[in-house]
Amino acid sequence: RLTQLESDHPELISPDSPTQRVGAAPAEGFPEVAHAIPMLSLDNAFSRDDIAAFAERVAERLECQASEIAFSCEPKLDGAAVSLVYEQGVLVSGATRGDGRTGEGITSNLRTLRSVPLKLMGQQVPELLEVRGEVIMRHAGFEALNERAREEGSKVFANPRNAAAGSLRQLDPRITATRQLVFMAYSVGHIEGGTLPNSHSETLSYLSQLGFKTSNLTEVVEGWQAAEAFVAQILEQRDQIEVDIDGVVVKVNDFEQQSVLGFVARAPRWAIARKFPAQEEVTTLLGVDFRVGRTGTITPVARLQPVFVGGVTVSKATLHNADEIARLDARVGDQVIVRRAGDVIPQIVKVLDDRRASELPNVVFPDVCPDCSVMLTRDLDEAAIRCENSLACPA
Ligand code: I6G
Repeated sequence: RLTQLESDHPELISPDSPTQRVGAAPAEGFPEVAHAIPMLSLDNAFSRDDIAAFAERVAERLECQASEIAFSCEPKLDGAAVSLVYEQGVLVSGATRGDGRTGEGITSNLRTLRSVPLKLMGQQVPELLEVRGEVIMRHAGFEALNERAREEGSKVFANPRNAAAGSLRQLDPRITATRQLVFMAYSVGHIEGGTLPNSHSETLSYLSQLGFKTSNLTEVVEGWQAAEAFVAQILEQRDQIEVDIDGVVVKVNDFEQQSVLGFVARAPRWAIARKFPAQEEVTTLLGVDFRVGRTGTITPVARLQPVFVGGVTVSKATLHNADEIARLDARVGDQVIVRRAGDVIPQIVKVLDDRRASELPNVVFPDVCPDCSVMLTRDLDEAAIRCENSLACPA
């Protein structure tokens, strides 16, 4: 009914109408958008000692005990950072972080995300509000997207971050609309005609009241040891969390203390990103084994030089099927990037063919079943190659 009403009375279409989520025509390119306040990056901490040193620096400047400082700790979601601008409560512009000073205007694409409010909730909204956050793709959405891409022979993304960023940079918003993207707000960049609460944690609650999703894993703790305990707890849960997390953001919670601390170079003195072990590493492809599954499908499994990735040692990765081997152009002896995240089986996401010093042997898919030697078959429009004698070849 709304679509009908709007087509009868186009002058009544408002920018926050639900019909406007997917309506824009494909773009020619994206305009440059200068961020009113630069989107800074965070300094990194890689160890308990780095966090202790950060807290000591903070305590010295605040002239207090490190154990007394309240830190807000939140998982650092691994996606694409964006900024959303609301005027009188209505979304007017959305942009990528870009280099922090200038990003790309991707408003039509961001409008397609259900988690991006087109209009802020509540009676009293600021005249102008710039909200920052991360657009993420959950593991399930990422796997489904890549599965479809493999079937269609189109672009496969290496990780959810690239998938999120790539989906936001589609010239046709209708494509973005099909991707399972979620905007998670993490801060306010700028506000006019309104006031923020006194702390980061209260600001997250305020953002949630305005209609934004925020991480439900955020906690305020006292002292750096408690912050480090939170880091350990999130790291422990990392495999069960449905989105890629590359660390924990530890922030001085109180805004007055934040303003005393200020900034150095391009990063705030009041926050740090405690990084987790990488979920992607380089290793060597030692060989490929072919496994017969329960239904007779043959799955190529890469044998890898053992490598520590995402917190465990990985020595095997799935290569999915013959098409994937061809797409990757994987050769035995290649340097490859292996990714392990969540409960998903480790995968080879890229072959570093520029590191190939000499000709290496191709991976050859067998003609016959490795278990029972029966000829393998492939249905015309299917990626799977199977052994029709699967009953004789139990997994
Ligand atoms: O609270 C935050 C969460 C994640 C952040 C942040 C972030 O980057 C992915 N980045 C900055 C620069 C700030 N807070 C201030």
